[in-house]
This record gives sequence, structure tokens and C-alpha cells, in this order.
Amino acid sequence: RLNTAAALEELVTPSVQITYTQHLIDGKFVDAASGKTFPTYDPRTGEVIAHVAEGDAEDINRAVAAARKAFDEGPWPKMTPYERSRVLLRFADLVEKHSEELAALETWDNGKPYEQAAKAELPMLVRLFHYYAGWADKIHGLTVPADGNHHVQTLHEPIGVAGQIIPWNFPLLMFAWKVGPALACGNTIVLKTAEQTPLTALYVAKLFHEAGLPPGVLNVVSGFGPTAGAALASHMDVDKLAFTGSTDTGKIVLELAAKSNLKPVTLELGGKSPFIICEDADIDKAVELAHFALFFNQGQCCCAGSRTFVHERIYDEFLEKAKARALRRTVGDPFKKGIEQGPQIDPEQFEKVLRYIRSGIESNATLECGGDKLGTKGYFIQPTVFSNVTDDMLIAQDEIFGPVQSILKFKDLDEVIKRANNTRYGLAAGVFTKNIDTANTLTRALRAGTVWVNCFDVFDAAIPFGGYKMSGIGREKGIYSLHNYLQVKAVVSPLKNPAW
Ligand code: TXE
Repeated sequence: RLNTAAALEELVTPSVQITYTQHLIDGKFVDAASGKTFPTYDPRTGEVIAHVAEGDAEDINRAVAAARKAFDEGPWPKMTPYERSRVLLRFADLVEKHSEELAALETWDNGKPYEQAAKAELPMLVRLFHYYAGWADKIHGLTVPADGNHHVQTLHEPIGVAGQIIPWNFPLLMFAWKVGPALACGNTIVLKTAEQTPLTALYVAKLFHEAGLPPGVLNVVSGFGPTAGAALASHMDVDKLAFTGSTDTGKIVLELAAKSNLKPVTLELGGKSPFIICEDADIDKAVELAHFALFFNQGQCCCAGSRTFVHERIYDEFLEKAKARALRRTVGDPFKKGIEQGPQIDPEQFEKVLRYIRSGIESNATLECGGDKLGTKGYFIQPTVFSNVTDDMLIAQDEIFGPVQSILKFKDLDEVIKRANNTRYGLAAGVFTKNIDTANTLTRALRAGTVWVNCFDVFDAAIPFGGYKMSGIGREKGIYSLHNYLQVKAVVSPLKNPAW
């Protein structure tokens, strides 16, 4: 029996008030043009937390017009880089000051453990804005030694109005990954949050204005994908689109961007990341890390280590221990201390995960533990482990996005390389070995945007993140993220006296 039921009995009441539910456009909170609202829910219970403004094309038009004006007329792009950097730093200070409320709001709207939000995600949010504040005054072009008698230089200019569409699994961190580089480079923004988690972005956008961000630079619209999201992706006056979400929706927004004004698009999409545990691995450590790689954030991570490949010589021992670890996982009210796993985000995701569990059972994978929902309200799912998973099973191919670990057996390196790469995704991979040659071979052979060796889910503001293949286009974080938000202008002028 999972040691969790007690934690589901009595729910903690979050100690945070919902203050901001309207769109933030041109520095002001405003209702939707249509006057419509939609509910956002507490995933612990399915009860309504708040009603927020429901954006559609008209709200996106208003937000884009504000962002356009703030870009074309300034002051933001014309401020000195140092002044922009100071705004980002002041914002980071305000986030730090409001960390507890923000973590509570994030947990309430998303269901993730409060301790994770407060101790890991909020500090990371602050760190990301310190990082991008550091970049703001270090963005510059080159002088280019071209043939001929010309002085040639490149100017790195902001790209203009950035449209940004984010998902619900890390609402604040996705906000930071998108907004940080765009603002550091001097752009203006219209950001559409995920319909499941609209609350924290509105809160931090308000803090940005307290930090001195001019009106119109950052506009936040709540609403649904096919209405507000599609209007943003296809807007003729948006100069760049950044999207994080499913591969299917990524294809839609890429098409909308192409069919409208050919705005460049960066995409951070799904994954089916392999985590390869070699025969020389310290089994206890590997079990813990593979567990973390999959179950972190209720399994709702694009880079989740969702195919655990284990060498045949250590497979049986690994499996026993992986199962024991999953059974020890504490599931319950994410506001309670010591809870490792909260509810899934919403009924759709909850049903999707349960469908994949049924598919695993039907395709004759061995259900080692879990396999069902937990409790009678909210969207809790038992930590689930499947063994004897083969590559052709749906649970080994599709992104489940839930607490379902699939364990596969392998014999040798060549075989596991082929199998690990045999996926339409290429977001991340993990390797667990003591052998440097094995590590070097695997890191080079794996077709993925990140390879974690003897670690997993190590995120840092400076480390680029993004996917090969159908996991996306482009990189976020690090120096690479700046390229998404800059135009390069070549400036050429004749030299009067070429000899000098
Ligand atoms: O994603 P969507 P959903 C994966 C994960 C999950 C699946 C479905 O496997 O189970 O996607 O989740 C907006 N035009 N990931 O349905 O639809 C939407 O409003 C413009 C992985 O939540 O991709 C939201 O803001 N925008 C992922 C955002 O897209 C549209 C994180 C993501 O929603 C739109 C989340 C449209 N037509 C889910 N339709 C990751 N990479 O981390 C929707 N949106």
C-alpha cells in the first residue's frame, strides 16, 4: 500500500490571495474585449480557484498594438542596455521578496509540490533574471574583415515584437526562459499563458511594472490555444514566435507563422528521453536518479527520462529496487511537507496517463506497481513501473507525461545506441556509467539536445536547452537563447584611405 492516502484526506488551504485575473495590456489590467472569463482549477480537487479574462483575437490585437508602440516609439529598445539590465535586476529582487506567495500560487494552480516550487523553482527564476540582466549590456556585433575597401560591421538589434506561448508544467520557469532573453535584447512581448495555469505570470508581470518596466513592453494575455494562441502565431505584426508545448501544436503554430508573415519560430516540444544505465553503474544511485528523471514534477517534464534502459546483467536487481523506490514515493497534497508527488494538471492529462497505463498492460508489459488513480478527488495517479517493455509498445514510443516508468533491457552499447535513437524525438538523454570511454561514446552517439552523464535534470541559466528532430527548433537559455531575439544588420561603408 502506498503511504499516501493520509496526505490526501485533508487539504491545506493555500495562504495566498488571487489578486490578478485580468489581461495585462499596456501596463494596465483590463477585462477581455468580449467580457468573457474562464475558470482555472485546483488540480487537487478539480474545484475552481478563480475566473480569469478569456482572451481571443481582439485581445491579442490590443496587446500586439501596445507591444508594437512600445517597440517603435520606445523607450524600451532605446534605453541604454545598462538601464534595461537594472530593470531586470530590480524585478529579480521583487520576485525574491514575493517568493512564498508565488510558490504557493504556482502549487495551487499547477499541483506541483510546494517545496519544489519554493526551494528549487523560485530561486531558479531569480537566477535566470540575474543571468539575463548580465547579458543586457554585453550584446554587441563584430567588425568584419571583408575583401575590398570597405569598413564592415554588424549591429545586433532587437527583433521587434515577440509572441510567446507557454505551457502549464513549469509556468514561472517557462515565463523566465521566454521573457528573460527577449527583454535583455530590447524586444517587446505578448505572452500567452497556458489555460490551465494563468495566475503566476500575471502576478510576476505586475512585479515587472513595479520594477520600472515601461507600459506595453510585456503584455500577458490569458486564454485558449485555438483562439488566443492561434491569433498570436498568425499575427502580421508579431516579428518572432517562441512556443513550448506538444509537437502537434508546434506544427500548427509553425504553419500559422509561415502562412502569415513568415515570422521566425523557435519550438521546444515533446520528448521520449532515454536514460541508459550501464553494467558498471552503482545500482542504488542509478535507481534513485532514474526515478527522479522520470517522476519529477509528476512526470510532466518534456525531458523526462521516460525510457529507462538497463543492462541485462544488473536488470533484475535494478528492477526490484526501482519498484521499491516507486512504492516509497509519497503522493498527496502538494502543500504538505515531504510530499514528492502532487496531482496531474487536469482531467485530460489524467485520462491520457491512465490510457497509456492501460495500453502498457494490454501490450503485455509487466505492471510492477501502481497502475491506477489514487484517491477519489483531484487528479492523483499512483507511481507506476512497467518492466519487460519493448521498443514497439506505445508506452515506449509516445510521450506519456505522467508518473509511469518504462524499464527496458539491453545487452550492448551498439544495440542501446540504435534503440535509444530510434524515436521521433531528440530532446534529452541520460547516461549512467563509471567508464569514461562508454560515457564519451554515448554522449557523441546520442541524437539529443542535452546528454546528462551521471546526473539528470541539471538546469542552469547558462546551459542551452532544446531538441533534435521533432523535439523542436532552436535553443533556449544560455548564450544561444539571445540569437532567437536578435536581428543581425550588416553595415558596409567605403574606406576613404584603404591603405590605413
Ligand atoms: O499541449 P499544447 P497540451 C505535451 C505533453 C502533453 C501534451 C498535450 O505530452 O500531454 O503536450 O498538452 C497553446 N495555436 N506537452 O494540450 O496544446 C496552449 O494554449 C496556438 C509537452 O497542454 O501544446 C498552451 O499555451 N497555441 C510540453 C500551449 O499551446 C496553441 C509542455 C501548450 O499546449 C494552440 C506541455 C493553437 N492551435 C505539454 N493549441 C513541453 N514541451 O514541455 C494550443 N496552444
